[in-house]
Amino acid sequence: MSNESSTGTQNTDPFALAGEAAAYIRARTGVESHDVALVLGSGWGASADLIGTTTAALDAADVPGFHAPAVPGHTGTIRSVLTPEGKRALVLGARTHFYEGRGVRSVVHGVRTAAAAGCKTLVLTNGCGGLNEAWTPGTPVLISDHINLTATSPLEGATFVDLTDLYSARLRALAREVDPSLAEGVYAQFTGPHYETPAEVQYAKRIGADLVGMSTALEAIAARHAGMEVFGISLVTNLAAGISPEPLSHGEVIEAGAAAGPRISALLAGIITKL
Ligand code: 8IG
Repeated sequence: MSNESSTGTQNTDPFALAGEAAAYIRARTGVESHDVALVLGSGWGASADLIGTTTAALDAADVPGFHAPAVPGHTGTIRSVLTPEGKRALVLGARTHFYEGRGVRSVVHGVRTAAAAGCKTLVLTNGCGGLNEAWTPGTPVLISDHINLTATSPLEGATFVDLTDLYSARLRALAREVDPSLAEGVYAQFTGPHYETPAEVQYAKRIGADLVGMSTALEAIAARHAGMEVFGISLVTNLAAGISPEPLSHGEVIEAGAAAGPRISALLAGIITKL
């Protein structure tokens, strides 16, 4: 049985669909090949504004295989940005989350499209819950590794991909050149859309997680399979359930993102400059 929902894409080869999307992007942006792709998660919406000049902006819903975003605070725009160094960045303003029920192929379609559009580097950003009390809301944390708790994979069939050093040590070192104070941690992807119970957060802690979220791991796997070098960075927008006595709210997430805006924008721009 396929785990894809009946969106009409389940019988299409996912790589062929990504190729179609990349062809559309090439045609509409006039950019033959992009170098780096960025996926903007919760709180990161405006953070790519400093990386260069936007030369084209597409509505994601018009690009083959993409869907309008489901989350308020996420924008469904795909932009082509020219950096001061002359690099072409493809900025995906929103992602499809696993909890939307469109299937894993839809979750990683943006990543596969970026690979088909020529991108050799992928920057994955997200908003997440933090397990370390020292990471107050608004703290950016480098992702050093992940734990995939979705019980699924974006890869199908006998596709055995090595995930050792999935999150490039080279790119993490570059990020620390920009900001030596950056901490790093292990990101656990839960399915969502509910946040964790305090017991689940303690479980995540015991198995080695520092960050809990609802994205990134499946995309990173698809990116490695596509041959891209992966960089992941989380914005801790809230302490995970039970770590703080306060209950979680989506409003808090939006607020922490807004407050951290200037710092993470400068950080992202600094990292892109060094790629
Ligand atoms: I923003 O605390 C954000 N996303 N799973 N847990 C999970 N996802 C999140 C959280 C969180 N905060």
